[in-house]
Amino acid sequence: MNLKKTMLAASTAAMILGAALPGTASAAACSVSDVQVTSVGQFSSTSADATMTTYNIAPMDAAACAGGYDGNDMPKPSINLGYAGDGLLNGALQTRTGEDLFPGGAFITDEYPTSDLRGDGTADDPGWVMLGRIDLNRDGTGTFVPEAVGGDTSIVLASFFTVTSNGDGTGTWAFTPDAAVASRTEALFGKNYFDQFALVFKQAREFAAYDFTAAQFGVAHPSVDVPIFHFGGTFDISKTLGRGLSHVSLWARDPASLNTVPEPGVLGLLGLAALGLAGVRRRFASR
Ligand SMILES: [Ca+2]
Ligand SMILES: [Ca+2]
Repeated sequence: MNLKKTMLAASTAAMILGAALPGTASAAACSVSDVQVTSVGQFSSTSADATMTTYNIAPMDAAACAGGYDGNDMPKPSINLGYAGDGLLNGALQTRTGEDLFPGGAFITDEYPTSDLRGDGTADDPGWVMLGRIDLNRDGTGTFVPEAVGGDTSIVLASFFTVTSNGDGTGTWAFTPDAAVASRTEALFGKNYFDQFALVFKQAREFAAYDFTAAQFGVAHPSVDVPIFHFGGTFDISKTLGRGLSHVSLWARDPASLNTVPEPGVLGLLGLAALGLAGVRRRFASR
């Protein structure tokens, strides 16, 4: 009896099962309603002195979720420009288990496909940039630690992300980039710098990732000319991950730049937000 071979067979079977099941072993399946957006804001312009107007909206579920998965959400990216294989959401194998949790990249769809960000001739780059992470203290608060983006530490500021945990698997979060961030990213990311963001919640042994798309908020493909949005919301990961929370990572996706005219989505978003997006969407859809 070759123990190594037996273990290999068992892990292969687990991987095949894992392809059909969300996560492996003890982890429960996530629900898109675990994490919701409850407010959306937008700056008055793209200049540094812009003012913010915030609207409360009908709670909006994540567009998609992944997990729960056993283990940690590692490796984090090193170059951090969304290249294929650079970081877990870009298809890197999970550090401890070697599992391919996000083959080809996380939350890739027809509307939000991979592209050739690296410029090597292959459209295989998922585009996920890790903005940073908050480790939660015992009192449910923590400080956001930004990541360098392409070696540049001036892009992501410590003010971009806050999380408050109630200690029972619930709490609130806010993604609050400054008005001028798009112009700081343009040299690295081009005109289209953002089209999805993801929150990754990690408790003691498991994690789950929750994805929101720009399309959910009425501007499917924001360009640097569209004033920056803020997003605030709630989380309840108690059914998926349990009551503990050790950290929350924040990611945003850089798509290929598009040769399209600016979308007339700014006023559309504010109107939809004020009225409650879900109801409005349903009415439009029924026409
Ligand atoms: Ca490429
Ligand atoms: Ca881009």
